[in-house]
Amino acid sequence: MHRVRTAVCIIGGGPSGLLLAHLLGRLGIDHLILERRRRAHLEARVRAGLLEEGTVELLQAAGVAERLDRQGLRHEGLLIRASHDTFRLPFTELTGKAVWMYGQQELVKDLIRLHLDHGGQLHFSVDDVDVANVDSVGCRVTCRIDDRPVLIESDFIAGCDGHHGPSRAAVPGALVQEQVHPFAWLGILVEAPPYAEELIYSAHDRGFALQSMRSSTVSRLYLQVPADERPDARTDEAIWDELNRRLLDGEGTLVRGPILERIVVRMRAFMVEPVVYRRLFLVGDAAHIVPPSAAKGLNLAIADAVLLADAMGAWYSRGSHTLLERYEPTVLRRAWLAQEFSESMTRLMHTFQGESTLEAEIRRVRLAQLATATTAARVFAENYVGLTRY
Ligand code: RFL
Ligand code: PHB
Repeated sequence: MHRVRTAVCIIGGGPSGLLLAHLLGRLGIDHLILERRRRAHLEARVRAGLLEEGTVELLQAAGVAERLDRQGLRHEGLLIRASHDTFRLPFTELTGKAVWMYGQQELVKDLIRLHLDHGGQLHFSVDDVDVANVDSVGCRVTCRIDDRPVLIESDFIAGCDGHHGPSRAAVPGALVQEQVHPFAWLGILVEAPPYAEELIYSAHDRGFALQSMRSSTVSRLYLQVPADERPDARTDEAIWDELNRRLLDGEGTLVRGPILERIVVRMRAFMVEPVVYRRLFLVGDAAHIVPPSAAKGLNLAIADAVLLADAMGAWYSRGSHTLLERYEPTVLRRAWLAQEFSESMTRLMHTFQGESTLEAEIRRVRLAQLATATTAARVFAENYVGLTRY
């Protein structure tokens, strides 16, 4: 078996793994990334799009926001549609903070290019990654690179391998808490300009719908659908008709265009504790999943990666354990706060099977309150822009 020695073995080359690698590189800490998929797959995987300003600032400070600064779309408010009425929630006016639209796969492309330009070790199409051993002085990971068995010995493992990766299973006795709502989002990416320049969150009687975007010519739209719906269950026309009904209610018409991608996203909340086992650190979706309602997943993943890089930097430069010890409580605190807001947004915006008329009416007045009561709007806005987690 071929043996490799590195300081930090990063499992997973999604946004959290790539950003962590970039930051470790800047600190002069040796590392490598093991990624199961091909580069083309990572760069084409359509996912998140909304970045909080705090996240953008972290990416700027990391020196990876050059294209984001040029191409990201800055938003200062959002539109909420409920009870046949639309109102604007001016979150920047309420909090001083904005959010940015920039596709996760664009960020991934930027990070891969930077990493390879700097001669970083990023292995794609790696098979059979297994955490063989984690103890208080070092770790061992086995895998197959180019079909050759490899043993990697490292000081630390960063488990950046998302919800389905192998890292989490290496934490013995981990407590998992999970809740899945009985509905999902059907997401489409389309070549058509967005109807409005700001996001529209619609709490319609027929179910939730969201209009988002990636650019002035590419829109991202979501429909609440049953949890077991298949991505190809509806015709394009049926999807457009339903989006039009839920988002605009006959008061306008969405510009239709070719559907480039369809995805069904489950409404899953998932937390694992602990997120640290000896020298193994879980990062991003490997540690926590939030339902997409409030668009927090990528923001949490980036915050985790920055925190872990700082902590490892302090350990390698000064032998300080303080930040490494703070990693777990900080990650969990932020993730639980994101769960709380995501759950409250899910409850506010979706129709629930078996919901009584009383419950539906309570949802309606809560939504209306966001239009009229500044304090309620500000609490929502502070959560939406991510201020409450910092
Ligand atoms: P990722 O992106 O899942 O990356 C994990 C990487 O690990 C690799 N991997 C392995 N590598 C080696 N060996 C193995 N055995 C491996 N198993 C897995 C995978 O191939 C992958 O490359 O996790 P990371 O880095 O923690 O990033 C998390 C984010 O991807 C996620 O939280 C967001 O996409 C969530 N999310 C959103 N978050 C936002 O902040 N704003 C949004 O607007 C937003 N919209 C979304 C979303 C997630 C969505 N989906 C599909 C779940 C919209 C959607 C549709
Ligand atoms: C997206 O653009 O993909 C998006 C935006 C806002 C959300 C979720 C997803 O709440």
